[in-house]
Amino acid sequence: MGSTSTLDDTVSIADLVADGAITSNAEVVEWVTGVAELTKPDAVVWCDGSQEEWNRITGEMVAAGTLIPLNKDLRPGSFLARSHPGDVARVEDRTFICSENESDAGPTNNWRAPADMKAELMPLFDGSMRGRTMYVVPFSMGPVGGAITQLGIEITDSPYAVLNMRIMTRMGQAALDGITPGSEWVRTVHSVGAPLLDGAEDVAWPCNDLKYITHFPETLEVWSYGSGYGGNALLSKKCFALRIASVMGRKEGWLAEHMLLLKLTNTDSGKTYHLSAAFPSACGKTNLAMLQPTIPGWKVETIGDDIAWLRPGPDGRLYAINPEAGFFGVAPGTGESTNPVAMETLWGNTIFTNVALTDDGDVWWEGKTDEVPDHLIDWQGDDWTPDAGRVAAHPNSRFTVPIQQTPTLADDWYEQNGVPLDAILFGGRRATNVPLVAQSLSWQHGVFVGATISSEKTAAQEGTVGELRRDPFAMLPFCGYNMADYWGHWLEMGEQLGEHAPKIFQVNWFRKGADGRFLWPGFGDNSRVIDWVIRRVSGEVEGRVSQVGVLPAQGELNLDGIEEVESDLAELFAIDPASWLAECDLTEEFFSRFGDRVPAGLRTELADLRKRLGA
Ligand code: GTP
Ligand code: SPV
Ligand code: MN
Repeated sequence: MGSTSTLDDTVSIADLVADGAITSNAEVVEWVTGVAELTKPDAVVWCDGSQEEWNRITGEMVAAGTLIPLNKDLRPGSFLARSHPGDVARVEDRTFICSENESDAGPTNNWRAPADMKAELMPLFDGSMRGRTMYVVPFSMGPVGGAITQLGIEITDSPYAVLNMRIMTRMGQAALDGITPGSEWVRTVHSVGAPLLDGAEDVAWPCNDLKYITHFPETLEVWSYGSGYGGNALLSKKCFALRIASVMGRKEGWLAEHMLLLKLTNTDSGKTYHLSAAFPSACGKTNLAMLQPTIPGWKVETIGDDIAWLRPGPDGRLYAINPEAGFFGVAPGTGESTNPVAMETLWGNTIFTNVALTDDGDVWWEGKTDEVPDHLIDWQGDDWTPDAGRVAAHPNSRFTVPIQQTPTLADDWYEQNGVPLDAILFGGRRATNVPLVAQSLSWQHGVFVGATISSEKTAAQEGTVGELRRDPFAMLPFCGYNMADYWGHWLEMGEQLGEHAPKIFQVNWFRKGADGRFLWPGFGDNSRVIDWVIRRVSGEVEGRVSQVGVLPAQGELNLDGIEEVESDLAELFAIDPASWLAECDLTEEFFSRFGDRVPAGLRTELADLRKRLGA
């Protein structure tokens, strides 16, 4: 296992780091030493990812009151963590892209000059780990040695982050061994920003009111301060695998996307297909990734639920991997009736954050069961009864669970070189306007569709839930460079892929009727839409061309067993030219924020759409 060294008067920080080092790569040791000299921890732990290490850290956290062990008979190997009530989601207004030029970050990102940001940050990191243990967490994004894989190290003073990183990534010795002198790897540093001075007592969830989630794409660095939560603290995830990786991908000819990844097998022909889908946070990726079809003819298997890296392969097709090794999924709304696969996956070895605790030591959240328990301890640790007038679990409460526990996991998750993509879906949460499904008319039209996605805000980010905002490619908070350049990169990828390019579709599970109810049953019934998508890809159905793309023709969408939806079909697919033209005006306004960096092809698509709408 990795060893621990503790600071006293007789050892220097450099010795402290070197003593425990489990690598001979001087470049790594030197970087870790530099961070330790800055942050001044009491002890340094190099993490090897072993079970023994997991047992030791969870044991320490239970003893400290930071983790609550769940009932071993009901939820073996599982724990509950309660965050500080002010540290429950990503903080987009405190997230910064620090490229040399402001225009490279673009109008959708907060920008700071790298030197200015470092000057602001370094005094905060100076001594920020005093009284705490600094963990060195090496990790691989993708199978170690794979064609699309990348490596990184997170230095953190949060044992909660260490445990989550062990679930979410291939963490430990093998990843560290892959970081060889001179190779490319990403350096990430995380501190909760709560030094323990003069033996002060720790709290269950240390954090700081002041938060910084900062990215230095040109030097492949992330510095995160003040938050212990999810995407703010598990730096492999949104910080590396999307914000930094999107910049790497643009330079090197690949794509880092906020996408789930599915394998579909036609049970009659045995033919397999692969599909990815980008939906904004809390808009259904994990649910679709664990789809249980309600129609016969398809076997659906899971490859990923949040992030996909896409790279053209030697045969000219677009190959995809899920770089992660676990799920950090939204708990509320996850239940036997909506997502039985997730429920089965969560049988044990799971860290729950901000859900409610039952009297028998298990977890509960809104939507887990139809029946609501008579008594709970809510996410803030207070007594809760059904008449409490508040939710028991935080709306952004989450589970962290190893992907290998998924009963529907596809072997393809282990594929070193990824899987070839047949179709890409773009979606959002839209009560109006956007039809259930529409195929784009070309790759360029598909990129336009992705670029103009808007969605109602959810609890996954700080802010007002329900407010409509543009979320291009579901990447608004995650694109590490100028969004207009990103659209250009997508167009170039399409040119390179040519006839091998996957087909692009727009979907919307969330359209509502005038009475406010969802028009589409969603969840497992989304298999009916996927079925149509694949039959379009394989040329089995014609569809009908509309102003906004190709829609299912009469009778093409399989509604066997849900005939009651028939009466809502017209409304599910209604296209109101006046509201679409109004959206076109908003798109033009949105594009104007990017000035002349908007690719000409997208302006052409906007003009063509207006023409088709009769403008
Ligand atoms: P992030 O992890 O934040 O990126 O979210 P995600 O995109 O993986 O979202 P997730 O699958 O966790 O779904 C979020 C919420 O949407 C949950 O409350 C689900 O119950 C709900 N949801 C998912 N799919 C559907 C659907 O098809 N129809 C409806 N009405 N709700 C859905
Ligand atoms: C999201 O918000 O898209 C998530 C959760 O998947 S987090 O890791 O916090 O980004
Ligand atoms: Mn996400």
